[in-house]
Amino acid sequence: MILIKLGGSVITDKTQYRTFNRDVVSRLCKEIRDSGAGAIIVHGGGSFGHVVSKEYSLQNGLIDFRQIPAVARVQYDMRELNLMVINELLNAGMPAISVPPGSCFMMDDGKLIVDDPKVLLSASHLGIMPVMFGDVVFDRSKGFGICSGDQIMEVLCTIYNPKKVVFVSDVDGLYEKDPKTNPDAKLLTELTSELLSSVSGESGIDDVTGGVRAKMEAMLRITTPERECVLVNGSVPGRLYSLLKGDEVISTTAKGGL
Ligand code: ATP
Ligand code: IP8
Repeated sequence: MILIKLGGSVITDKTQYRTFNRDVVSRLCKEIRDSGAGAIIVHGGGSFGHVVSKEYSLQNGLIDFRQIPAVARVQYDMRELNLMVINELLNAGMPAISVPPGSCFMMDDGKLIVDDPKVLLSASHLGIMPVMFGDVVFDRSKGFGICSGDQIMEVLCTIYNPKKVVFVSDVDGLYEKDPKTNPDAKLLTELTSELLSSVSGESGIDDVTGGVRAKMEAMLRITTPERECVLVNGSVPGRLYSLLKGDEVISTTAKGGL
């Protein structure tokens, strides 16, 4: 089984509130189908999740009851995004269902707690693809918090033990600096824990879940001698398909754990 996160940077335009990249998602769903990989898919929030969460500091938990309408708004926006992704999966012939993370998980001080994976396992045992996504989730200590798609990826690794884990974004992999603002930044084909301090994940885009730095740490934690974890560009047609087929593609592979 291969676990895939479709990042918010590739499925939405992170600079424009609630802008869905339908054509890209439709193509990526077909690439996943055509590869024949038994996949479980998670997706990020992009401009459906991060913009309002940042405006109301939802990542810090309950500070002020004026945040509550924003909690409801972000959950609404994320469900709309999720149903649009599910629709593209169904159109590609994959039986996908929406599983909001708050229906299975809680958090405690920002850490995702899995009491019982039965709902997820029941779906996958029937050949149904449960699709989870970054969202606002209730938190035992902070009232609520933002659970990122990257956190969900880590938890799903413990539930499904995938042989390969793929993060899809809109750039070729991990660079020394943001390649969008530093066009001559060098692509790093391997990510090791030693690189954590030297890579800059700064970007001017709204992101409440730690951006590239948090992703690097999650990728290193996910990697084991038996499990490869790769960051690949989903904006380039065919690249995800080739990676899933086992071909060498431009990408970054995490090595050696955290
Ligand atoms: P989301 O969190 O919304 O699901 P995502 O998982 O696609 O999004 P981001 O956190 O947006 O991931 O990270 C990808 C973005 O990070 C790219 O669009 C890129 O411009 C930016 N970025 C900043 N610094 C770097 C870097 N050093 N290497 C690669 N990308 C970087
Ligand atoms: O985009 C965060 O998930 P991510 C989702 O995977 C929200 O970091 C609601 C901001």
